[in-house]
Parts: sequence; structure tokens; C-alpha cells
Amino acid sequence: MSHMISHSRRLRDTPFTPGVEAAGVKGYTVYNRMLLPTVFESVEADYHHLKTHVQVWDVAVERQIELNGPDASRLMQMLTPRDLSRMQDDQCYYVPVTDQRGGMLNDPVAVKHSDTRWWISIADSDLLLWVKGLAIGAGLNVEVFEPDVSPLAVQGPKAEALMERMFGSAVHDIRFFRQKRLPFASTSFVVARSGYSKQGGFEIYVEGTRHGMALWEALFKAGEDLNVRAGCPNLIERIEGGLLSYGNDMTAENTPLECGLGKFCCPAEGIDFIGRDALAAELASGPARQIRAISIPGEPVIPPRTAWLLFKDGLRAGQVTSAAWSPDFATNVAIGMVEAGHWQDGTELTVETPQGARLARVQERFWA
Ligand code: THG
Repeated sequence: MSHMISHSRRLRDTPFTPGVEAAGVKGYTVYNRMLLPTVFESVEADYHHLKTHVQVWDVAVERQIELNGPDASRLMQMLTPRDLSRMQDDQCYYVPVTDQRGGMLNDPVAVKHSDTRWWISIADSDLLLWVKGLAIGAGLNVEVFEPDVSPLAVQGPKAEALMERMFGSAVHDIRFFRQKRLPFASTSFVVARSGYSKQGGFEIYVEGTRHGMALWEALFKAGEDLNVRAGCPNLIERIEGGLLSYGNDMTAENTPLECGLGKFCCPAEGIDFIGRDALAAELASGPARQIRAISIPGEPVIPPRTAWLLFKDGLRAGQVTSAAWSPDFATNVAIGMVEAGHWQDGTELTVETPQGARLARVQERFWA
């Protein structure tokens, strides 16, 4: 199967698209109606490079929702079961966002600037509409809008070295999931130690589309001898690390407990979020299914385009939603939603792939 994607104004370029194209991008997906690179050299070559060197990723698709005004923190807490009461002004939190049934609407990173100003760095769903509707419906005194802010990620074992060259030794003082505003040329950017890989690194929140390519060029110039390359979130690496993909591994049909995000849920008195009663009830009964690491031994699989059904003795036992061959672990690594009763480490199920039935082994832990 071979096809192209037709481009128009509805499918947005990013501030870094000229750099991505010049670097020879080979594949894109669509995310928040914007282009997200998926392949440069090959998914496997990109994977080895990410785990050895340093990459610059155009993750502008992680659009920001800005909450600005006296009720910003109240609105932020309405959105998520995670307790935000002790969050500092320089912290970033990975937060489930739930509806009134406890269904996951998104799994963004919340970036706190102050009690009256937040960014929500979203995954692939139309969260802006939900947040605007809530603010208006609840009569809150807060502006809700998409600012001109585009994340650029610097990921890999040499990310720290490259970032020091760009922003100086201040980068060493940024702890995991903390952010700091650092000067660059005539402007400054919020820089956080975060990113959608387990290789370590930073995310630069580029404020102002016009600054995008200048930053891109400067990173490649500064990192030449570090073997810096253009990269992107890597399918194999993120499965090994157990990083979930909204729309793939979970949807609004799943709760945070099903997603294994129970540690981020605090359905207590005084934490006023949408879906609290539903989550409190589910905490008491336990989730009916849950995300698990799954290995599929044997020949490499072709990554799924639809969910692959899981069976135990002919009965449904869940589904596999992400899978890829892992060169480092010499097995297919996968993420699936497994029905209660089949969660024990080593449980053997059958997964129906388009190429036929395969053994699927449930694991207690991810690979990295
Ligand atoms: N960075 C930023 N925005 C984002 C993403 C990102 N928006 C979309 C998408 N990614 C949101 N999803 C995730 C999923 C996982 C993580 C971050 C965003 C993540 N998880 C770590 C883990 O699971 O090990 C840490 C979680 C924690 O302990 O807080 O980093 O990547 N800006």
C-alpha cells in the first residue's frame, strides 16, 4: 500500500517544517491537525541513533492551551484527578484529564507558570473546546486560548551536552519535570527537563513562530560534533519505555485507572475535578481492564493499524494497540489493554494479527 497525504491549510505546518523537510523526513502522521514526523532514516536506524547520540524533535503538535486569569488554577484542578495543591510555579505534571464518567479526554503535561497562568501541553484530542466550554459554563474569570507556542524536544544521552552549549550551565539546575525561562538570542524560552522518550532530555517551548528556524539552525550548528540529527518520537523506544499514546493505547472509553495512571488520581474531599465520583467508585471496585506490557516472541510483526484482539482459551482477554520489533530486546514489544484475571506476570494469551495468531506474553514491567 502506498499513498500520499494532500496538504492544505487545514493540515498545519509547524515553525520547524522547513528544517524537518531539509533533514529528509520520510513519513508523517497527523496529530492535532498538524504534521508530526514519524521516520527520518528508518524507524530502527532512528531508534539506535536516539539511544546513542542526541536528536532534535519537531513536537509542535503538542499544542498549548493557555489558562490566564484569577480562576486559572481552579479551572486546571477541575480538569484533572491529580492533586495540584502542592505544585510549585516551576513544575510540570503529567496529568490525566477526565470527563464526568472518568473517561480519559487527554493525557497532557500541565506546565505551571503561576497561580494565574498555566499551559496545558496536549496529546491528540480537541481539548481546547472542552476547556473553553467548562470555563464559560462555570462562569470562571479566565482566558482560554491557544498561544503561539511550539515545543521542540532535544532527546538522547548527549542532550545535556548540547543544551549546555545552547543555554549555558543553567540547564544542569533544571530537575526532572521542572522548567526555567532561559535567554536565547534576542528572546527567551521556557525550557523543561521532559520529553516523550526514556533517553533523557529537554523540551524548549518556542514562543513566537518567527524564532523557530533560528533555534533549529543553532541547535544543529552547536551539535555537529555530537552527531545531532533530526528525529521524532520513536515507536520502538516509546513502547519499550511504556509511554502511552492517546488515541492508540487509550481513548475516552478508558479511565486513568485502566491506563495505569492510578498514582495520579486523588478523588478526595477538596480536590474538585470532573469525574471524581466515577473514579472513587472505580477505585473501590478495581478497574475491569488495565494497560500491560506484552511481549510477542518470534518473527518481527508489522505495527498495528487497528487493535489486535487478545484471547485466552478462545475467550476475549483484551487487545494490543501498539507493537514493534525491538532490536535491543530481540522480541516484539507491545502495549495492550488486558482484562482483569489475565494480569499475572507470564500469563500466555493469543493475539490475532493480520498475519495470523501469535503468542502474547503479559509482563509485569516494561523494558526500560
Ligand atoms: N511533552 C509535552 N507535551 C506532550 C507530550 C510530551 N503532550 C502530548 C503527549 N506527550 C502527552 N503524553 C505524555 C505521556 C508520557 C509522558 C509525557 C507526556 C511522560 N511520562 C513519564 C513516564 O511515564 O515515565 C513521566 C511521568 C511522570 O512521572 O510524571 O513523560 O512528551 N510537553
